[in-house]
Amino acid sequence: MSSQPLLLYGVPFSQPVRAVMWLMLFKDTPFEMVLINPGSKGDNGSRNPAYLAKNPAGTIPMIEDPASGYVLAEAHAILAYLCNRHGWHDVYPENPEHRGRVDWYLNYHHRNVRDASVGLVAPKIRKDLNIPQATQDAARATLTNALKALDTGWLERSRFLAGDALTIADFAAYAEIGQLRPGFTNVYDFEPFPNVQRWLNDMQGVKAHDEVHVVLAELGDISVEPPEMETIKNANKRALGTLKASLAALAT
Ligand SMILES: N[C@@H](CCC(=O)N[C@@H](CS)C(=O)NCC(=O)O)C(=O)O
Repeated sequence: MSSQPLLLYGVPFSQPVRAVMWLMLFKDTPFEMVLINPGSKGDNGSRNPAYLAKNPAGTIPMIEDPASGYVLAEAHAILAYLCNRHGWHDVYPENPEHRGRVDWYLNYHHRNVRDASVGLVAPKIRKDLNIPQATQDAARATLTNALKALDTGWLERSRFLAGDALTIADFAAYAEIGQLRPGFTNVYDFEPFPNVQRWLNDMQGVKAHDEVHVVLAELGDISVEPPEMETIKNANKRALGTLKASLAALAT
């Protein structure tokens, strides 16, 4: 295993990037953030040929081990890899049945909970994407069905998504669902989902929650007015400042 810190390509505004950042900070594991603008073809963009050569899908997050050149994309693959590499079995259990439940959620997430961003957040922050209203409406309906499933299934049965202990399924899910809360973007009413609300509150108490979510605390409520570009830029700047301080503290 290399002693050089892993590179994490992305920005704190990205939900799947936050899930990876959170696991690393939760585990006090240093990394270096390489800023990549999602969707841009510019020098630091995820659609730039140099980036595409490493990750043909052109998405963030991606990690790279500078010592070996090993590259990996897809947030959930990265979360699982980091746990396997470091032996973090508390958050990615070795027991096949328990691990199966974590993987169950991680696979379910993509065409269900992930729609939170497509339907509620991206339309306000990424005007350039011109997401059609019908797509937004369908995404909101998908999210609501997913939250119902979480509320009456997973989170009715246990404190966290895959049992009574925190796992990487919770980091992945909160990166999407948590961003919608009052205190952050405030674009969804969780009142019908008491178990989800309880879980959101529990997740807020998990180590490194606040450092990872500076970007959303700074962005604030976007339920009425979409944020100004300046607000978005400042939120990113503050988030990166906090991350730098957290990483510097880990290095000492
Ligand atoms: N399934 C991927 C999704 C990653 C993703 O959609 N990332 C967005 C930013 S949140 C992105 O890179 N978009 C840029 C693009 O698709 O061009 C994962 O979980 O890593």
